[in-house]
Amino acid sequence: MLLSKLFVPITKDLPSEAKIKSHQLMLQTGMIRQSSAGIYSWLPLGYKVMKKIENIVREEQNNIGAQEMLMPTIQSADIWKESGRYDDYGEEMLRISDRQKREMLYGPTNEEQITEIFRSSVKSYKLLPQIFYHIQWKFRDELRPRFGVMRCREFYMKDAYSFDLNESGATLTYNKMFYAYLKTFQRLGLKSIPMKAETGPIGGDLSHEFIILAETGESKIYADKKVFDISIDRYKDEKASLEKMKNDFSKYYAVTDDKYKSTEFDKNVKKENQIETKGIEVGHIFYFGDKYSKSMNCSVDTKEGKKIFVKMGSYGIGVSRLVAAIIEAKYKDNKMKWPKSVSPYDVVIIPSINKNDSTNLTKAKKLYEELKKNSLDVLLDDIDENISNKFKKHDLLGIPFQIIIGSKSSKDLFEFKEVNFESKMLDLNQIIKQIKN
Ligand code: 5CA
Repeated sequence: MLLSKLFVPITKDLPSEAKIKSHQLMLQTGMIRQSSAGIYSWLPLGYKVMKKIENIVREEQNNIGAQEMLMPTIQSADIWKESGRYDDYGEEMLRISDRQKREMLYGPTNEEQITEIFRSSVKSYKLLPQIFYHIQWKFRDELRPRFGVMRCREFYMKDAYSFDLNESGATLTYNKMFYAYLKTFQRLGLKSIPMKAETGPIGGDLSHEFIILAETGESKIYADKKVFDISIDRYKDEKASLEKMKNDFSKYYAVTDDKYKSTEFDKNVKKENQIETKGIEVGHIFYFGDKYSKSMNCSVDTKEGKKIFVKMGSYGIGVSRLVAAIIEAKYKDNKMKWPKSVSPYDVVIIPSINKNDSTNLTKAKKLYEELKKNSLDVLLDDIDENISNKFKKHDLLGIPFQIIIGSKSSKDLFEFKEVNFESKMLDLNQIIKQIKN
């Protein structure tokens, strides 16, 4: 992609309304544009990053056997009345009525919708277990939308729902999801810690929030620092290994604000290992047994011919929130650095352009074609602008690799720079190897 053809409305000034770095950077680099309070448009650069995140989330859901589907954003109030949540959800729910005066709502989550689908077509234990997920816009009329897409009203979420015959099956499903979440966040370049949490309006009594550390996070957390040393690479998607993984995490104290008790923290964690800080909740998983299946009469016949209410869980990831969360976790000295897995482009070529001499731009275009031939997604900054302004702009954009075509580059050697590292002179093949490695 040529930068001259890409719509990235970068602004020079810091947007005054933004209180945290990710919000500032997303506005400043034209990733998003506010439409009204807590509602945003996603411009090409921001949308590209979000789609990359979405794809990684999708792959890891598919890897544990979850099936993708798509439920609507608008739901009928009737199913929410059945579950009893229509009134409980309060003012966060956006309620609407259609031309026949039927009560509808913009879905804040989909437990009722999926239970309705499941109960109308599954009657036998033989079809269990099942895990479904969709990646869809949600609306919650948050009292105080803030920090850009971090806490907004319209947001993009992956939500999964599981159906099992009994508690032991449901525990295995919960553990699989636990594992898929840790893998997903690892692929996004994030260290996430599962923490015991309250279940709020979703319900149930078993739940973990997946938190990444960030000063600007909204969740206060208390943890034993040893929990950060657990490497998920030791575990496999097998029953015993998954159980061990959850137990290994459970050995260490790690809770969010609402589960915190100072006496327990002091009893279980040595003073020097106590971490008390802030984090961002990027995912949240719940096991709530028959909370919805009972109220909505969702049952299957067992082998013995008995009717039982299915055991359910739900599992969310804030896909749009993750764009901001990754920025918060990764920026350094006012420079952005996207993890390779979600960077909007693999590499940017920055030629120093001089009106009277097109040598650098010609060289850059040739290199651009070569890199594209090698399946790299390349951005070429072909804009006629002072080189120091260009560097400032690319520090903001945070593409992890830069190739600078200026006085240092020769016929076959180019100045190659990984953000936050010293540059070095490399030829085409070495560059491809470095980027793909
Ligand atoms: N039904 C359950 C699981 S699917 C559920 O809705 N869980 S949740 O309320 O915890 O939301 C799941 C994830 O969505 C959160 O972990 C968070 O990452 C994201 N999220 C929730 N509210 C917002 C919001 N207002 N703005 C941006 N992201 C949000």
